[in-house]
Order: sequence, then structure tokens, then C-alpha cells
Amino acid sequence: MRVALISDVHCCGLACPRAANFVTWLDQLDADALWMLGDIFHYGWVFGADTQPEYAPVYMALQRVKARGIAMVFVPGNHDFRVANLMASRFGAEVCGPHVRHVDGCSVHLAHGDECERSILFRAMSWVLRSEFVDGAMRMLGHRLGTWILRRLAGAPHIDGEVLWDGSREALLSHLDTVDLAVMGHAHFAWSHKDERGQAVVLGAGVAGARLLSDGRLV
Ligand SMILES: [Mn+2]
Repeated sequence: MRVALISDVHCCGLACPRAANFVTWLDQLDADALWMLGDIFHYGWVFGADTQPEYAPVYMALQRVKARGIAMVFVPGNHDFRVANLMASRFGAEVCGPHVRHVDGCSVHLAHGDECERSILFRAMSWVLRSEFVDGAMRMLGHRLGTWILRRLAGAPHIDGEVLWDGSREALLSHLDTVDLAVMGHAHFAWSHKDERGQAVVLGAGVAGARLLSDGRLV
């Protein structure tokens, strides 16, 4: 099995170069499976029956990935948790929060990584944004105004690397007690650690940070 792993593309709309690169990358993808570890979209939301036209090219590319028979897994990120149902219903993606998968005899812990955030402000914002109240308000506003607000809330994506703070590093490494490989994104900072238990990896942001798991080994 060839499994492509990617996270944190933070696609920002029709003129976004990262989205364009991602579409090209998807169309050239030579893999049996695609595991997306969240924040693929910078302000991903679904407004009732309306998807965001800003993301139409990416959605079309995912449709082509599906048509090629590449099995998708989507671990929702803090910027695109609301597209989870769409990823499942439209693209047949298996949607799951932090979880363990098995491939070619290798056990892999997958997570976006925001669950390691300790900041009270981050947690409070996350709780509010995930509430039914905000979802209801967004549906009422519709995709045009809703996306305008989400875009401002999300701010400019910081693609060039944040620090991998100790808390999330410890959480990631702790998975190696039970799995062979632990992978997360969210930090926008490629990082890897190997010891006798296995390997822990933080994916760098987007296409540049994507990794391939081939026959149960990261290459
Ligand atoms: Mn994130």
C-alpha cells in the first residue's frame, strides 16, 4: 500500500497558490490511499446545502481522486471540522478524529494536533466555533456572508512554521508506547523523531510537508 499523508494546506480560495498546488498534487497523486490530517481548508464550512464556491476547484480535484479509486481518510482540523460530513458524503472519505489505523503491519496514530493546544483562548474559541449556535447562525447568514466572517476570524495563515511546543511533542511521543508511527500536523513545522519504539512525525504544512507511507514505512 502506498499512503499519502498531508495536512495544513490552508486553502484560501480561488486565487490561493497553495490551493492550486494542492489540486495539481492531487491530480498527480500516485497512491492507494490519501490520509488528510486536517486544516486542508483555512475557513472550511458547509452552509446547509451550499458548499463554498471558493473551494470548488479543490472539491472537483477530490472528486477525481475518488474516481481514481483512492481511499480517503479525513481527520478534521480546527479550521475545517465543519466540512467533515461533506468529505464523507461526497467523497466517501472515512472521517475520524484522532485514531489508530493499521496498514501493512504498521500501526499508525493519526491526529490533526490541535487537541494538544493548552491555550484557554484557543480552547474557548474552538468550543464556541463548534457549537450548534454558531452553525445555526452561519446557516442563516448563508455562504457569502458566513465565509466573509470566517475568513476574518481565521486571519492570514501562518504557513512558514510555528514552534512545536513541548506539550504536543510529549503527547505525540507518548503514542509510541502503543503504536509504531504517530503522525500529526497543525504545527506547520516538519519534525521527526525515531527511537526503539517507533517514529513520531509532524507534517510540515501542505504539499511541501506531505509524506508517503509505502509498505508500512515512511519514505
Ligand atoms: Mn490546525
